[in-house]
Amino acid sequence: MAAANAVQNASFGEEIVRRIDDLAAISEGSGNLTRVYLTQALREAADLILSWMREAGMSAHLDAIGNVCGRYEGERPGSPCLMLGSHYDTVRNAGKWDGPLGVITAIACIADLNRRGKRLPFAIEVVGFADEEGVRFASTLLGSRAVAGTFDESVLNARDRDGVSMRDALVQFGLNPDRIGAAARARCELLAYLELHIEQGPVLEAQDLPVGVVTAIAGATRLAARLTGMAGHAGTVPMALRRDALAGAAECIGAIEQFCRTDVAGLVGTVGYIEARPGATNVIPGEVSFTIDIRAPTDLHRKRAVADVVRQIEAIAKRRQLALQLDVTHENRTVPCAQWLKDQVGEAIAAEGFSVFKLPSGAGHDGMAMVDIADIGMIFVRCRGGISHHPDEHVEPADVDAGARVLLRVIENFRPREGSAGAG
Ligand code: HGY
Ligand code: MN
Ligand code: MN
Repeated sequence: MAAANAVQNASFGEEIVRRIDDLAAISEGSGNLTRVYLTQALREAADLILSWMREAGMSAHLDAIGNVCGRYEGERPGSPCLMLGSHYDTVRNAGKWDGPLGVITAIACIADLNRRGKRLPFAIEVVGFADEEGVRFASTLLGSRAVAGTFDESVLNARDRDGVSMRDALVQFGLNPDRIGAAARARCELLAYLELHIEQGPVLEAQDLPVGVVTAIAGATRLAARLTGMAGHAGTVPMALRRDALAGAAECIGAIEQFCRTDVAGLVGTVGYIEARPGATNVIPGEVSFTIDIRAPTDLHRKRAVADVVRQIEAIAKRRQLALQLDVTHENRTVPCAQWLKDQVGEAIAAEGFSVFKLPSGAGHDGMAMVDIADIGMIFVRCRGGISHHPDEHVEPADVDAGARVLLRVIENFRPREGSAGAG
C-alpha cells in the first residue's frame, strides 16, 4: 500500500504544480501575473480550467457571471453536491497559488476518483470563482455572491480605471448582464462548501505544519476616499495658501497606519491604491483618490476602527479645507467555519499523520459569500514565509501533496450534516 500511495502522491503533487504553472502563464501583462475579472486573460484561463474539468470526468460550463463550474455526478444523478472551489482571478503582480491551488487541487481529486471509477453517494462540484479579489470594480466576491444569490445589481454600474462599466465588460466577455441571476444556486442543492487555499500568513510555517483547519474568515471593510483641494503652480503658490490634496492624503494615510498600529491586537489597515491628479511634477495635486482596507479579529473591533479612522480623515480634511468624499465599497462580516466540517477536516489531517492545528483566516475568501447558502469549511496549506499577493508566493510540492491528500480524504469520507438533504 505504501508504494501505491507513493505513486499516487507523486502524480498528485507534480500534476498540480504543472497546472499551477500552466495557469500562471495566462496573464494580462508579460512581466508579471495579473488576471483580473472579465479580461481576455481570464477568458483564456476559464477555457483551460474547463478543459481540465472535462478531462477529469466532469461536465463543465461557464456560468452567467464567468465562474467555471464542473460537476462529477454521484451514484444517483441529480443528487445534492459537496461543492469545492476557490477563485481563478488574481490581484495585480500576483503570486500563482492564491486561488488556483484550490481549484486545481479539487479537479485533481475528482480526476483521481474518476480514474478509479469511484462514485459517491453525493455529487461533487468544483467552482472557479471569477472575481474574489475585487480588483477591477472595487467590489469583491462577485462570482460567489452570484452563486449565493446575493449579487448586488448596482455593481453593474461600477466602472474600472478606464471607465468601463461592469455591465459593458460582461458583454465584451460574451455574457449577458441581465442573466446573472441564472448563476444562483439553492441551499438544498449543496451539502457544504469546502475550500482549500494557501494560508497567506506565517502561522503554519511557524508550527512546521503543511496543513491546518480554518476556524473563521475575518471580516473586512473597504472604503474609497477622494480628497479635493486646489491644483496650482508648484513654483508660485505659497505653502500657507495651498489646499494640497496629496499632502492631505499623506496625513490621512499616516493617521490610519498609526491608529492601526496602536489599537487592538490584530487590527490591520491598508491603503493599497492612490492616484493624484493632475499628476505633474510642477502642479500642486488638486484631487487624490485612495482606497482603505480595514480588518480586525472581531466585527465589533473592525466597526469601531472604521468609525475612528473616518473621524480622523474628516478632521484632517476640514483643517486643510479639502472636500472629502468617503464611500464604503465593500463590507463583509466575520464568517465562522461549521464545526462539523472542521471536525471532518481535522479527521482527514490526523489520518494523514499530521497534527491538527486550527487557525483563523485574516484574508478574505469566497466562503464569506457561500455561507449564505451552505455551511463552509476551509483547509489551509502552508506557503513559504507566509508571502502572498506577491510574485514570491510559493508552496513546496510536498505541501501541495499533503493538501491534496487531505482534501481527497475529506471527500471520500464526507458525511453530510445530520438532517441535511443528502444525509441519506
Ligand atoms: O483581500 C483578501 O483578503 C483576499 O485575498 N481577497
Ligand atoms: Mn487574494
Ligand atoms: Mn484568495
